[in-house]
Amino acid sequence: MKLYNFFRSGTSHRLRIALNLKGLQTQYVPVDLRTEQHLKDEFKAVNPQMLVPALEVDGKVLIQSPAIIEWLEETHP
Ligand SMILES: N[C@@H](CCC(=O)N[C@@H](CS)C(=O)NCC(=O)O)C(=O)O
Repeated sequence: MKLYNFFRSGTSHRLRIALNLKGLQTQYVPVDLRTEQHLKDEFKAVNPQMLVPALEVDGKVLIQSPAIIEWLEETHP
């Protein structure tokens, strides 16, 4: 799993907490909101909403932290 996130983002933090509680390891991909990396084409290709966090799993991208946490709970109860 690849976690696109930013250290100072509350929604990213929320997802990191859930991943840690589940004991799941991810590849940490920093997306720096201060330098507007989330608005660049490279990240837009990952999440067209241009928001962090986003979680890539087996080539598919999950977005919106509450939905991602719900998915984590269903797949890693
Ligand atoms: N409802 C979304 C909100 C995500 C969100 O607002 N992320 C912020 C950081 S906490 C962001 O990427 N902001 C960039 C921007 O607004 O341009 C979620 O919970 O994932």
